[in-house]
Amino acid sequence: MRQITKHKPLTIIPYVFSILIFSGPHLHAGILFTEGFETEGLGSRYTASGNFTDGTDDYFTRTDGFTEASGIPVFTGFTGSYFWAAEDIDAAENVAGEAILDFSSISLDDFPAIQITLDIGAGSDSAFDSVDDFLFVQFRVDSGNWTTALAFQNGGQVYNGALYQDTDFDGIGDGTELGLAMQTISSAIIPVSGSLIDLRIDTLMTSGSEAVAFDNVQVIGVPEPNTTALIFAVASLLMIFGKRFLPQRED
Ligand SMILES: [Ca+2]
Ligand SMILES: [Ca+2]
Ligand SMILES: [Ca+2]
Repeated sequence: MRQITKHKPLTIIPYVFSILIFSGPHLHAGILFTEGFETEGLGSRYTASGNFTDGTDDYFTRTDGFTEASGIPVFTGFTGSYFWAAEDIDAAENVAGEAILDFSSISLDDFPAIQITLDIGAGSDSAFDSVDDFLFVQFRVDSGNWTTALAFQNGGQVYNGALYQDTDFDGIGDGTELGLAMQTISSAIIPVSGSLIDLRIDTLMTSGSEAVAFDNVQVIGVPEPNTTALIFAVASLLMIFGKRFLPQRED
């Protein structure tokens, strides 16, 4: 005679809940900040030191690629109609003498780690010099020291190289080569501890044709790395226990 036996899966539920509770408040990554430049955010969503344009080939500006300066390379791959672009920022018209875009007071929302991403392109594959040109994406937590999350430099030749991601921050580009088609580049997952972060994009481009552009700057809150592993472990346990505790047919 066939008979169905049933165990008690409910007995493991308190253990599962206690593991989840101790693994932290966030189980999924969340977007803490995003900027796509589709509307003018200067003075409200961000500030800029060195925001300028000479109308042709020297600029540090939000743009649709046409209206702010006539010499902006034909970037593609950005989202919507606007992005931010920089070229030859040490021009006389830039009285600040630097080109820094600041995004302040982004709430960490209790996330223990962040990842910073942006879409970025370069206007030339043979214009950037190791002696000066760079773009850094940096952050600081609760007004502490600035940390570089993403860096872009040429490949180490003194003059007229392409621009690459510098993945190990040694001043020599070694990663993805940037081109007119913007590509999404992501930082490592960086542990953080605090309440607020400030983000800044700092670039130096010293001559004509040394142009960069970026869009879709994002800060993503990342749960503790071991939380994800823990969830998988719990899910696996549930599957194992679930199978064991499911009604079993016994002939
Ligand atoms: Ca955009
Ligand atoms: Ca490097
Ligand atoms: Ca240069």
